[in-house]
Amino acid sequence: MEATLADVNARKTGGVIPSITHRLSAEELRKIDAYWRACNYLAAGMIYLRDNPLLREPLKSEHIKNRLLGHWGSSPALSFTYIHLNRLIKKYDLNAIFMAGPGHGAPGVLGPVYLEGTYSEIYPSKSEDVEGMRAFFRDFSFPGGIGSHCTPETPGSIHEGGELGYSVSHAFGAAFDNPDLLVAVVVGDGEAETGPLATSWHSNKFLNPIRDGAVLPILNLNGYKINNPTILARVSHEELENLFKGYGWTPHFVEGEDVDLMHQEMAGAMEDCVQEVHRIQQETRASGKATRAYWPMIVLRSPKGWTGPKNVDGHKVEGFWRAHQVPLAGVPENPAHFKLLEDWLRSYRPEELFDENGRLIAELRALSPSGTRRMSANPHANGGVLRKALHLPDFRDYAIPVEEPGQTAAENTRPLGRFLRDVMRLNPTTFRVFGPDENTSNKLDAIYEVSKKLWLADYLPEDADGGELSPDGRVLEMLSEHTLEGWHEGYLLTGRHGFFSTYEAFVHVIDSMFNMHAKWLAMSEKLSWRAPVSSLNLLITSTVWRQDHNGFTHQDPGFLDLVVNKSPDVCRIYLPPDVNTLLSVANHCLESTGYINVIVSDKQKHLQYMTMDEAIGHCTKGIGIWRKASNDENSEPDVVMASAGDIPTKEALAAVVLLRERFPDLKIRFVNVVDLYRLVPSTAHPHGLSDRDFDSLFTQDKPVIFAFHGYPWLIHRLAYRRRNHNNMHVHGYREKGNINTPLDLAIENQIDRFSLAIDVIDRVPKLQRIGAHAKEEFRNLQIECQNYAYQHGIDDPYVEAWRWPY
Ligand SMILES: Cc1ncc(C[n+]2csc(CCOP(=O)(O)OP(=O)(O)O)c2C)c(N)n1
Ligand SMILES: [Mg+2]
Repeated sequence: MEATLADVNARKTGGVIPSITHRLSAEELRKIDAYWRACNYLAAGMIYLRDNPLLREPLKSEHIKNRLLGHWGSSPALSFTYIHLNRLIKKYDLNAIFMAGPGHGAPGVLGPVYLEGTYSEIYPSKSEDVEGMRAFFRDFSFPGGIGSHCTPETPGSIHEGGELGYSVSHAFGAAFDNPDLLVAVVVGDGEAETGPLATSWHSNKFLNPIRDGAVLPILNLNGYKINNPTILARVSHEELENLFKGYGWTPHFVEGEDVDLMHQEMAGAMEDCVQEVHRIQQETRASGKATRAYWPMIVLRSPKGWTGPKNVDGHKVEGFWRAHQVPLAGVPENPAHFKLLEDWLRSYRPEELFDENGRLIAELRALSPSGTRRMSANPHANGGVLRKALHLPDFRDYAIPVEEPGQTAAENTRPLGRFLRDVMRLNPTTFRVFGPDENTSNKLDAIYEVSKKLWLADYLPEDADGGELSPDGRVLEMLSEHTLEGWHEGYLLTGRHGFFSTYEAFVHVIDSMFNMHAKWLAMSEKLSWRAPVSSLNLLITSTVWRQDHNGFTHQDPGFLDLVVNKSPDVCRIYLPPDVNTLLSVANHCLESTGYINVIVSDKQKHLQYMTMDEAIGHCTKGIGIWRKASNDENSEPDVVMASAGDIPTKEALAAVVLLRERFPDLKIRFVNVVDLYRLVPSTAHPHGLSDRDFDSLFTQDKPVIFAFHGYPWLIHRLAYRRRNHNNMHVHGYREKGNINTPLDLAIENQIDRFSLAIDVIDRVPKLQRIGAHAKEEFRNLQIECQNYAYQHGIDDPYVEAWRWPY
């Protein structure tokens, strides 16, 4: 064996050769391999068997599932990695969690989780005996059972690995501010081709070895995806090694297919990596000076579907993409496949691995860590149990004075930055602010007074002039919305708190990450053993209506349309119109658990409407009549003017003024919406208004002109079941715009004051008869404003100077 090991090492052109001092003894090797056989047996059993779980009788077709589902291909390498980690957890009493990037290989994770007892503790019907194993097999990827990925039902999982690409960023999020934690993350070689994964290798420049834990990536180079080879498996060793060195990692290679040899290699590499991690941490911590480290990682080149059927019907399966899902299909009908399946299952010799009750034999049980050192029972992977509420300053202290509504202007996000600064100050190890290079642009830069941006790459002298960089910074800024979102999710799922601000148009970059997280939360909510984690707070700023200078590409308020697709149990949308409402909303969001809170607020100067007390009242209701903007009190309104969003609110108010000047008898009610889900029936969302309340606000039969921040059809979608829906006329973004002035952009999309006022004239019966002159006047004003913009490059100053006059 020595010679062969040397052969393998000789193949290497560089990198780190697993240390031969860390060889397994023959006894250790025998046991770890037996444990792995048990894992592989369970993985195959989950995919195929609904009865006769330990093959104590000859296999019959009625023992086999009618629908064969699951992914065999990645499973063996996942359990291989898992149990080699177990060995070191026991040896060094490591505090470790496990993430499976190729989460479709869940059988390779569920197996060890079951074998170490956690599964049965959480789900007593899946007990550690024959009956429990039967139930465990049957429920895998079975209607009414559990998913075929590392879903929230999987103890120890905080990464489903359904949509590929986020494993490394999730792992780093978990490691931040957890100095004692080791996050082992298996990365699929196919997964490594995705954009989010590719950019996430740079996370190593954001890990501070003093106060953060460590991430150990294990890139599983099994060579294949579903039907194709993987790029990284088909480049030269040198190129691969240079790639990872170029990303700042120190790759350790474990390559081969001979099982015994690979156990030795993996044991050695793991041991080297763990020791290297400890060395980096100890040295950096002793020095007290945070520096960038070249952290170790493992490249595990192993056959896809390792130990499974080698050839089926003349086709190569083991070590090829054909091993990806179910290697033997049509089993009951095909005697040859049937035989192959039985031989394959029996090749793991289950009779040697499980005792007469069907439990893993004691000798092997002793290999797994115990209690919360089991990766499946580590509290970091059920972060809600570790979560402590934030220590929040009183948000009222950040209020700005508002004597009269609509008289003064302020940047809506700037006081929020001061509030976040003090949240950071009070929660120095459990709160992070994330942003793609935009916190200053988004006017949140007060946070740097307490904590700079973490920067562990090189520094230049000029950075001292406003760079706000520091190796100890806690604000995370990298131009990858994917990586930030992944960090943020990992941080929250391990029990901490965060705030992510991003440009509205580019929040779409993380659309599907949002989807995945919303699904994770919705499923987790149904699992009593998962404690709630902090909500994911997303501030969408630099919004469509102030992207007139950046043009069409920067104008897209459609993220909200996506949000409302997701479970009403986990999504919240807020459109606070001014500083004080934004502060009240943000405070509420930071206190909440289990949601994704989306807050839309522009960063530019906007009119201020509410004192802090009024703001709190308005945000508590989520929707309300603005008395000072209404003149219908004690009478029936002729029209309801509604708004949601900062700029739409101002334009709607200006439209009210235009109308009241021309038609003093016109009764207008002004309704502002902060909590968008108020529009939905109470039966469809916990925040929904009852029909009675909705009818009383919006009337049953009067026209409603609604100025909305986003795409207009979203309001119709939310309110279509309301009695007065036919009378609702929504103005919003209609994909019109380019380089404009703010008012010109509003006019293009017909959300400006003139368009709104004209719509009122068109919809209110009595104005239809008398409103022609006013309409003409508004149209003329609109043209004048546009001409002014085209001539001077700015809006007519009178627009900027507009104030609420009553
Ligand atoms: C972003 C994304 N695209 C496509 C898929 C569909 N898909 C599921 S598994 C898979 C192949 C994954 O290959 P790899 O990461 O190498 O994992 P392996 O199965 O080889 O362990 C693909 C393309 C997906 N889950 N996520
Ligand atoms: Mg692969």
